[in-house]
Amino acid sequence: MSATVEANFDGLVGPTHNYGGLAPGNLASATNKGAVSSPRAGVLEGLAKAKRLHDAGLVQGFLPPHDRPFIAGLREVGFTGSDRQVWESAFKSDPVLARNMMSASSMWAANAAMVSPSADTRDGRVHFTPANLMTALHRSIEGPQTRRALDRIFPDSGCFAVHDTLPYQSDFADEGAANHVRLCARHGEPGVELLVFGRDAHESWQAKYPARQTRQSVEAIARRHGLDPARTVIARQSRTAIEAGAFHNDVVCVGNETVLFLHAQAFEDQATVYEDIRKAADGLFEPVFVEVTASEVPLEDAIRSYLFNSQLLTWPGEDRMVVLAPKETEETGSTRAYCEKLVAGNGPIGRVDYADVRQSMRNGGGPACLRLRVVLSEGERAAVNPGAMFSDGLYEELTAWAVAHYREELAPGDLADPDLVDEAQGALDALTQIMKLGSDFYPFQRA
Ligand code: SUG
Repeated sequence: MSATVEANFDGLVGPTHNYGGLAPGNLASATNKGAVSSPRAGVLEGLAKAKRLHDAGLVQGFLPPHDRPFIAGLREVGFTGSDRQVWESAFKSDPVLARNMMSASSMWAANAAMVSPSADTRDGRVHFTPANLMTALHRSIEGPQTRRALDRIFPDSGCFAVHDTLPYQSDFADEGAANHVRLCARHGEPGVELLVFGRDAHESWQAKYPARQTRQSVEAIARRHGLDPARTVIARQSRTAIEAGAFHNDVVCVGNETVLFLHAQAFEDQATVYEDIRKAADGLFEPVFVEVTASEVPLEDAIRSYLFNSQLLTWPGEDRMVVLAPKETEETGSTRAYCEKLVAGNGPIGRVDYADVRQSMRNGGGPACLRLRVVLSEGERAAVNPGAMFSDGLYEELTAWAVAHYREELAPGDLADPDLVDEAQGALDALTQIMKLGSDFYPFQRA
């Protein structure tokens, strides 16, 4: 058996998790704008999901939340004084800007970076490109801190290559692994990397919602990661899916090892995508396409239920794969019926299990959004900062930390409260010690 594993690094939900209605083309974010959030329930839901995978024998890690409100960003645009004063004056003079600096959106780790395992790269290192997330203001401030987190968690440059974000220009708009799927026979073997874009920067894009990923960004990533062009497939997401609210490809498509599980309307030219994947996989493995038709599950139901924003996992001890779907998939008639039929058949997926990640789901983030997959060989695993890896002790510590530092409820009116600045910074300062990230990890610690 190969000692190479797929590790899932889950983004911890931050102490300011709230429903800002900030994300273009994301229906859940728009619908729940202004709702009361529960940051504490959010972080605990995420921890419970991570524990479940760890207990099943999968490799699990965490990515730390970013510092919000992002005082350093507000200082950059001219607000001055103590951190509390910066926050108070920003909220008074430009509450929209202030709310954008308050989002806990770094929890969606699938948008942290694109990651290519060492088996696929020319120099034999694991390559990371932190996403610039430049389509929406509240996410465009994540890149540098993500880079810092990846540098601290994957510090060995002999094993890991952590790149800068792509340029902050709309031609290079990039949303990370949410638009990236890797297929392979087994995680340690060379695979096929499927990179998905919504628009070509050299064409005009006029649609109801933005296309957040460009062809130029994925081509740049394939080049800098040193991917073999013969094993790389670049595909266009369907306009229909984007206009129905699939703001990332991982809302309609997920892959694991040889299996691609997806909606029939995921790609602009699905037949060609299948053909290209088959060609790229030739000699490595036989890809299996589990395609769900619109008559089985209408696209709207797929997007509302987040059926495809599931984790598709090779589960220790089970001979068929497991789908870890959000509870909303079980509660939506068409997707529940589909899942029952799926596991009763004799295809590659043998079980569907459900996770309660409702706090995240109400902002458009399912189980797959909450994790960044990093395929690691035994040697690479040994080079990861152990402070970021799941252990029963860390789980206990993080649970106690969340209970001590997180508010039970956050209503839109609470966001103006300068006490929240101190509370959030106190929580993150404590976290840097728990996760061994250093005392200069966050901008507020360096100020
Ligand atoms: O970018 N929501 C995120 C959800 C990201 C989901 N990730 C993946 N599909 N991989 C987004 O749209 C909402 C924040 C708010 O409205 O307060 C938000 O940013």
